[in-house]
Amino acid sequence: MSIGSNFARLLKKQVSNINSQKKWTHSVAVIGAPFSKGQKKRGVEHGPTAIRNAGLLERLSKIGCSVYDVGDLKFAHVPNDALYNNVVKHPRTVGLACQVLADAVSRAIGAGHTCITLGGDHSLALGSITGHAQHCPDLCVIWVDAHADINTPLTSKSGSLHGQPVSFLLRELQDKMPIIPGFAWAKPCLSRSDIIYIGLRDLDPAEQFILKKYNISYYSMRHIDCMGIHKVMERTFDQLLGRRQRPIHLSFDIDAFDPTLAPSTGTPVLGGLTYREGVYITEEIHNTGMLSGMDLVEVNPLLGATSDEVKATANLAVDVIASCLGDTRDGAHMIIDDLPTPSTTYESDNEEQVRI
Ligand SMILES: [Mn+2]
Repeated sequence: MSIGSNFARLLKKQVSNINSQKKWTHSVAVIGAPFSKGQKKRGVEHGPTAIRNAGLLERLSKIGCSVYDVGDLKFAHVPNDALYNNVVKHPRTVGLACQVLADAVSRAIGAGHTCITLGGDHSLALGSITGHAQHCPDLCVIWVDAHADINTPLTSKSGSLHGQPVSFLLRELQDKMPIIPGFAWAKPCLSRSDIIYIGLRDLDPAEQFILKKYNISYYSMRHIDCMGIHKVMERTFDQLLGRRQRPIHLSFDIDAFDPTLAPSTGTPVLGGLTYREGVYITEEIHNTGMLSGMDLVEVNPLLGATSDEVKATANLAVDVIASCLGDTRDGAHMIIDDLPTPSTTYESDNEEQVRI
């Protein structure tokens, strides 16, 4: 690392200390997005309720956030929502849901909140990132996921839009994007160097081609094995924040975790993040002081084999979000500026005098 970049890091650390102090009193908006039409399995629309029931709001209050709960958004099912190109499912319904979410996120960010979207499936990230970018055009994105979700409507084999949101967001891919019903409102707001993936381990051939051709940065599970999560995060911030401070959007798919930790999700893939790796990612993101919005998606309470599995997955989602907002493994959640001193009344007690 050069002296220049060491200096930049030092400066960044100072800025981040100031910012993380500010975050203690920062207000957080929580938006429930009970939406499942971006994929095929029933149940992911119950994700927001499962995460709330696992104590999210109480946990955030406990660590000093002032929480503004927007409640759950209402999504309409568009009638006669025919397949696009015989493959892509529910395009108008997904497009409309993302538009509704984009408006809600834009309002929350505009009102000065750090915005948390509870999914719902990952197609929603098109809405949350677009809404976020309306107020923060220099936004960058950290996408933590087993999958790259970057198929275009023309490369997708499953037709599920939760595997495609990133293709709508990237400017460089627009000449490969067909005009698809329901998405006329969506304008790409990211360039290829504005996004970094962490945790990938299941890429379709077209996705692998896109990542290579457009030189999109990613750290797969293999990279994490090779260099460790510490180095991965250092490189992530060097690329995204090395030259300037800018708002971060974290899009966190619970399937990034190993299925032993997060079994209640639609597309689990073996060999995922450990608990410690996942929480390290979010602690480091908090420490930048630049987190401005996030998604926590794909918790599906109908897919657990037992109620314990469902609870474990929802609890993990709460841990991830709390850690993004300042919960630490070091314990010090609230700022304490002094220790209690024994009172003078006590000092003057008889017992105390006898001891003297
Ligand atoms: Mn995903």
